[in-house]
Amino acid sequence: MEQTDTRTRAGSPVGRRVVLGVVGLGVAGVVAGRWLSEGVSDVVASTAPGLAGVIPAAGGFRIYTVTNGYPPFDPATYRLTVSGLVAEPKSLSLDDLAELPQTQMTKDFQCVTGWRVDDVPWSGVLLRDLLAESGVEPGGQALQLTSFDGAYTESLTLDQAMRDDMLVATTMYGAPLEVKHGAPVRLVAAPMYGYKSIKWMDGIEVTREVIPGYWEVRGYDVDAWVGRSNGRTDEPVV
Ligand SMILES: Nc1nc2c(c(=O)[nH]1)N[C@H]1C(S)=C(S)[C@@H](COP(=O)(O)O)O[C@H]1N2
Ligand SMILES: [Mo]
Repeated sequence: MEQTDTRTRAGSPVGRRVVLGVVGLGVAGVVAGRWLSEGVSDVVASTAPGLAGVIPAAGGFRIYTVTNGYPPFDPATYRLTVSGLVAEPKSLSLDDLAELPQTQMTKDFQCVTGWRVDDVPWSGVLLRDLLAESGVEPGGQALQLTSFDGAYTESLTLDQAMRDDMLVATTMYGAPLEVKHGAPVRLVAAPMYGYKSIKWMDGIEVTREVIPGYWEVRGYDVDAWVGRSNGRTDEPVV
């Protein structure tokens, strides 16, 4: 399971760490709901013809959506907003995103329900590079991420968001994200279980505290480190 990161241009790390106040939220993960089947109305194996040659033969992605189908978008009007406790709120077009420093990383993708895909190449903008564009204000300690599917949300602490393996991804296997995988923009929270990697992402709001996401209010652990349960070694920061 090769793990590589490549920065193609220097970013501008915010270089600011905060002490986090999320102790206690993790207990949510021990409730029975954690092992719900993820309630998927639409689960299909990802063997799209165009990707047949690049998706590893052993184990493919399962496609999840909590709504009925995949939300449509128009590349011309799509915007990713950065709001909340930031010095400069942003509304970024796909062209704006393409002009920011691009980062590539190859990471394993692991769903909490057990399936896993090794060595997935992604590219896009590091979450921390994106946040640096807006500047996180004092008091901002977490992110709430939203999807234009109108239903899914996710959360990260600011310390988690500042890691160098949290990517706002626009490509996968060297091609623009497919709609089923979250086009045009998804998060890849590489060291965490897949449910953190929100698809069809359209909003990043800097908040004072963690606001548990879609599956987290349904029982999943807010602190979703891969390795807590299966021996992976990605180091948590908190
Ligand atoms: N908007 C949205 N994002 C989502 C989900 C979802 O249902 N809706 N499912 C999550 C879960 S549980 C996993 S494992 C991954 C799966 O990514 P994939 O559908 O690209 O395989 O997406 C995550 N992001
Ligand atoms: Mo998942």
